[in-house]
Amino acid sequence: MSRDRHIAAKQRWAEKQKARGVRPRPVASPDRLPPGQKLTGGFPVLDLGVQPDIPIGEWTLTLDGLVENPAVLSWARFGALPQVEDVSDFHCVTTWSKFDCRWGGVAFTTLYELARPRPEARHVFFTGYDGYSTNVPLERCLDDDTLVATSLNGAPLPLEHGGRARVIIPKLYAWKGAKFVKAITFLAEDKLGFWEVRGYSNTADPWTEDRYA
Ligand SMILES: Nc1nc2c(c(=O)[nH]1)N[C@H]1C(S)=C(S)[C@@H](COP(=O)(O)O)O[C@H]1N2
Ligand SMILES: [Mo]
Repeated sequence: MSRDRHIAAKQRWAEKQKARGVRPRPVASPDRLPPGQKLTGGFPVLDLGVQPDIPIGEWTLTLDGLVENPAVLSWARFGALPQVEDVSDFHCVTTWSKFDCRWGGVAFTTLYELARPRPEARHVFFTGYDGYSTNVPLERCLDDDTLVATSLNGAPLPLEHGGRARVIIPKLYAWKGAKFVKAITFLAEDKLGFWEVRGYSNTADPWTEDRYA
């Protein structure tokens, strides 16, 4: 991570601690591991108890809502979009983190340019084939490390990790990235997703331990 981001994160954390009138507690690895997280070598699987296995011929990704150019992308059309790879760390709110995940797929900005959201669009609502949903501010989605991933470490994304395609937003806790993604909807007003209506934080910043609302 960049030094600036690291300093900003530490600053935000310190301010939050100050506001609460408590002393900051030690962090395991201040430059990499967010506070309260433990590093895992494996890759735990979290889902709602279903892993929808969509045949390639039936898989689509819908881009809709407040957009000039709504689209229903087939697997072939999605695969023909410019592909990128990005290595990032993965932080689950249940306190495990995994370093150096190499995700491959389509940058969110590419989908943004394709759908052409209207100026009123400020929020993004993601829906999964399993009925999961989550919401993220549009501005955060436009970060250059946000992508819809179809590969992990050079291999097709395993079903249990959200294949055929999942959203990756490294700067937020992992529940903000929908596995089995089916639709990306651009909205003017924020709309809470599956965990957000159940008490998870709407902002979900791992660096400030912004876990529950
Ligand atoms: N569709 C879908 N996406 C989801 C979830 C889910 O249950 N369904 N769980 C979220 C949570 S809480 C986490 S921590 C990550 C887990 O991803 P993993 O199973 O690849 O570790 O996916 C997120 N995205
Ligand atoms: Mo999670």
